[in-house]
Amino acid sequence: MSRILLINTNIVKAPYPVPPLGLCLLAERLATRREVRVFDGTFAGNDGLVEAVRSFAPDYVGLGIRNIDDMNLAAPSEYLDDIERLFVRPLRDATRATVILGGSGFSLFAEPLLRRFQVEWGVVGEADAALPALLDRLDAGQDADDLAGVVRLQHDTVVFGASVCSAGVLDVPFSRIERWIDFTPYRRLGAYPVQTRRGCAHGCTYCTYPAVEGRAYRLRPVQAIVDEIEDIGKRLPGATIEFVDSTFNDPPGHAESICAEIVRRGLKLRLRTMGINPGGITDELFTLMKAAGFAQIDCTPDSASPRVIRAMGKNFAPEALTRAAGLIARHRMPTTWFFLFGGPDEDLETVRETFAFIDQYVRPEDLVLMGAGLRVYPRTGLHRRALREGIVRPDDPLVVPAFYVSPAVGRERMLAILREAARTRPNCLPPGESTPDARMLKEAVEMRVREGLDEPMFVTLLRLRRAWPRFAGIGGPAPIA
Ligand code: B12
Repeated sequence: MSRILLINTNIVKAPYPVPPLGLCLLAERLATRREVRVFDGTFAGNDGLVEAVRSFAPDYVGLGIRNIDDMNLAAPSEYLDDIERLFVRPLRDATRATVILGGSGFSLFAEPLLRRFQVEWGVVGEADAALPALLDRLDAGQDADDLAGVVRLQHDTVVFGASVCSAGVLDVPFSRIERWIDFTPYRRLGAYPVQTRRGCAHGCTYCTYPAVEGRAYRLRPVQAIVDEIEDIGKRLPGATIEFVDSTFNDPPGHAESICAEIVRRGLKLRLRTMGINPGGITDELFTLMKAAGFAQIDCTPDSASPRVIRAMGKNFAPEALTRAAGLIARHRMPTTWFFLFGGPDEDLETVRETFAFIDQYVRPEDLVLMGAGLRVYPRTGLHRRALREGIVRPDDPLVVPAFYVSPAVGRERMLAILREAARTRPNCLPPGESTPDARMLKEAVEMRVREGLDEPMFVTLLRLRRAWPRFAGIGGPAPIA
């Protein structure tokens, strides 16, 4: 039986640490026929890595690369140097095992990363079928270049396998994360991730989700999702469960069915989700979400200007936004709003339109995260536009982050506008700010205990920020659930 060591190279802990869901799903799948271990670098860095490699003596090492950078135009952080220093180089010295790269960050930049790390094999996109198939071929000493999703660096050429994501039902095992890594610190600071479907059929011009997950929706059966959630509730009572779908309420009906099944089973849960598409918010959805135990959501319109919404290729009409805001208020759903300023066709007038929406419709107790500029990813519509407008060069692999900022606004003016907006609106955070000041966090934790508050952490932090504007940073999605 061959042995594989899967390594989580993600050392990013902001806005909160995220457990390596994809890696644990792969571990569960591979463990039926192979010896598998997972090394989690999030809190350990590379402490114990060489010892783990020496004692386990793997035949294969899978390196999961999730984040390349933090997409923050104001003060970008890039992670590849750390990944190379902490994981790639020590591994080279410690083992001759075959290295395989994968993960969402890798998938976006497969060719430059294989070259940079001089690794022969990689998997682009979901690896649930591709990785076991690749290992079977390598075990048997066979060629694997033709496998869907597999990429190979050979004689300085990168060979891509066929298409990546198939259509149909999404069949994944329970991730059982705590079987593979120490979940304790994640439980304290973050949440247990669950995925309900893959694929994104929308055409947002700047977005990578279709490239990572494919365009066709593949839904996980509702019973399987709720079985897993029920199981997590038993294994880790009280843990917050977070849906990590790129948008939770697409395609229509799936989220509603999941919530209805949770309610039917009478489960008592604390749930939250990123990526609520404002176009798909309905009264029924929020009624079911509240009944199922949703304590907070992220809503991601990105702009409230009809012109920019259109230029970004978003799927909703501007009227849907005001309707969504009305429903958020009516259902008192604690919400973090995401707006990206400086996108295609943005000018001072469209910036004003978005702020007019925020001022009129976003409740002061809800949080607004303001991003400046759009990270340009290869082969997106925004990439083509940035090329046309001379904002990026044709030979730029975009691994070092490049940002699109509408020339009609400009980088410096955009940043100045957003800083000023954050100064005058206590619930709006400037670009890149999502982690709370340590003193403020301490105060918030004490206040929650003192007053027995059960609200999302960001709501408590916003109260403090309003009371003491001297505190600069306050948290995005709750760092402590
Ligand atoms: C959900 C999500 C979040 C949530 C996470 C919540 C949580 N509790 O997990 C939140 C909102 C907190 C978040 C934050 C951030 N995120 Co995010 N996030 C995502 C999203 C939408 C899904 C990730 C996910 O869980 N997928 C489900 C699992 C099952 O899939 P997976 O991990 O990709 O694993 C599969 C494959 O990748 C592959 N695979 C995975 N590992 C390995 C390893 C090997 C060896 C192999 C062969 C294959 C393989 O197989 C797996 C199973 O099929 C992705 C985009 C996307 N659609 O993938 C962005 C994404 C990963 N995020 C991204 C970024 C940048 C960030 C932030 C840095 C943003 C910021 N400035 O705060 C932070 C970092 C947080 C952190 N601590 O790491 C980028 C990364 C690209 C980049 N530029 O670096 C992505 C790709 C989105 C984008 N803009 O393109 N994120």
